[in-house]
Amino acid sequence: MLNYSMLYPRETVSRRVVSMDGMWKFCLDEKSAGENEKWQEGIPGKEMIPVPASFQDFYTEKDIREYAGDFWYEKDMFVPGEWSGKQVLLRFGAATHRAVVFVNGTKVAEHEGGFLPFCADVTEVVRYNAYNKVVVKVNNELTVTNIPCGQTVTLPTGKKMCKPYFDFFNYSGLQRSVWLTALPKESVFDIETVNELCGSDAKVSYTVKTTGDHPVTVELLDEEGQKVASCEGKEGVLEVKNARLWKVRDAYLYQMVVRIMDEDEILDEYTQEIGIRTVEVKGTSILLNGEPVYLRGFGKHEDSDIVGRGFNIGVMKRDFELMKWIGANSFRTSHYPYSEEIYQMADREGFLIIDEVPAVGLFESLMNFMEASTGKATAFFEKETTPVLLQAHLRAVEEMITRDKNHPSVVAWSLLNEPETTSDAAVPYFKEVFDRARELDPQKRPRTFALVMNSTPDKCKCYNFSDIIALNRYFGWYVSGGYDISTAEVLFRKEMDAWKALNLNKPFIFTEYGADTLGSEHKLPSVMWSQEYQAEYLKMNNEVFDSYDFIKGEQIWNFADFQTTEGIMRVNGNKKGVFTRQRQPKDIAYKLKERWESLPLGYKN
Ligand code: CKU
Repeated sequence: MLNYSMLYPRETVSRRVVSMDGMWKFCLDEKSAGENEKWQEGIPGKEMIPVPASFQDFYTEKDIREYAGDFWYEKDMFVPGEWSGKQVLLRFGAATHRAVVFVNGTKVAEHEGGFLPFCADVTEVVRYNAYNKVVVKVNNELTVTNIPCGQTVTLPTGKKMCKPYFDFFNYSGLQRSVWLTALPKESVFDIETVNELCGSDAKVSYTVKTTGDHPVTVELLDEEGQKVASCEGKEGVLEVKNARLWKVRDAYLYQMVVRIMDEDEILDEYTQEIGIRTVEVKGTSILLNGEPVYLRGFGKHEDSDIVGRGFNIGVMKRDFELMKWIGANSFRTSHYPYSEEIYQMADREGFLIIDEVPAVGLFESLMNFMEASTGKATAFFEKETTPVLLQAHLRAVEEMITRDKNHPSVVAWSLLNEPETTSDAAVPYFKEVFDRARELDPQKRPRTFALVMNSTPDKCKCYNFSDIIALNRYFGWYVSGGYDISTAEVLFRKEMDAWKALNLNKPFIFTEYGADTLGSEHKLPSVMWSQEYQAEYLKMNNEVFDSYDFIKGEQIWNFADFQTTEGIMRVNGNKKGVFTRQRQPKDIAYKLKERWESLPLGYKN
């Protein structure tokens, strides 16, 4: 179990939250000399940088953008005197890819993995009613012992460089919000809920973990703030008469008010938003509240101009407006768990999320998007270091599920993206990851992983682990693109026929298909990279999807153009976006809108 609470910081009668977002001091540490030089007590220089944000795209020097190694942040924080006697925590939404946190020179936390939150208990180290110095040493190097995988090389110049085994820029830093919080000594630590529908009523079973022994009460409030159910005890069942269900693009949210009581006194109160809905896979159907849904939407990235992968509240809002406009109902958090605020918005707007752990690059190749498509195989899981990687992976699965399990929007877990699946060594690795997810999720949501092109029905040894088979396929792009698209269609259908022949009795979805397209390029007749070709590519793919009843969803790659490492395969980034990086539509957006608005929710059921 995690030794800090993953609950999102919220103010209540017993809890206080102060945002630490804003300008922080910032410094690169090329020689990793900072700790020896006592930077934990204060970093050198006067450079300031915004948090949350990736550090890379602010500067005009390429050496900074491409920097690999340690870098430091510092900020003063005032801890109110009235907080003495409380538990004081510093919470980082994420530090990419690893961090060590110091307060007043004392190490208070260490965390590996760049896309999930962690807390430092600073109760004993802070000075009350005074300023305190927070210093964070972050490191963004890529390895094969942590996810996402890649390598870090030393160039002839002596500078280090990251070589990702994945197709997105290695943005890093304090990319999500930082909070200072005060909790009572006895507090709510974790909340779990499981929904069950009984006619027009519902039962919400819950488990609450606290840090003490005082009794717990739970109340459920509807959107008007009216109490609709209540219960006592750390475990119980809330019986909701005439429950308003959380539905696709028609969300209804209840507030679950959890209190720790000492007689009449409230020791702690936490409010958890929940949606009442069930999700399951039955035969080839994905059922939400027992009704079939066909997924339409996107693989996305947290990626935008200037702030990189930094949480950008404006971009989040625009993205949801565009997804609503185009008739999408779902997205995958490719290739890492996103900022918590994005799930809260999806809960509110009724979008379905396939929540992906940062297990990308488990396929040894600097251009795996190319090489996997052409059949290259690597024995990725036979490395000596695989057991270390597995531990990091399991830890990320635990942090992700603990963080996200109460979001009604999260309807499936994606446990790997495009791993190597054709060697025997992959099988026990997958088993551990899939078993762990099942064990950790109280709602037992379907699990999946995205199959790369060479994970074909005859070669892939791991597809059976998935409750939903998720395919990333690029017929007409990496395979037989351009005038050859008719060959692509033949090959595509051949593969789908082979899947069909296996009779897996599971739903299939496409978690990726797409064609790079320059927003500026038009050509009649089409050529690859033109907007015209993107439309032809879409048409062919849609015809294939429509020919197979067991295909229950399409999430196009990608929602928007995004930054990648520079190289001959990418024109200043991946251009498969339906929208540009500035969130304006390419021509294909109108075609998708037409299609998605015409598909019934329960298409093919
Ligand atoms: C995408 C073989 C497909 C790999 N897939 C992963 C994703 O991260 C890439 O951006 C392909 C692409 O556009 O090549």
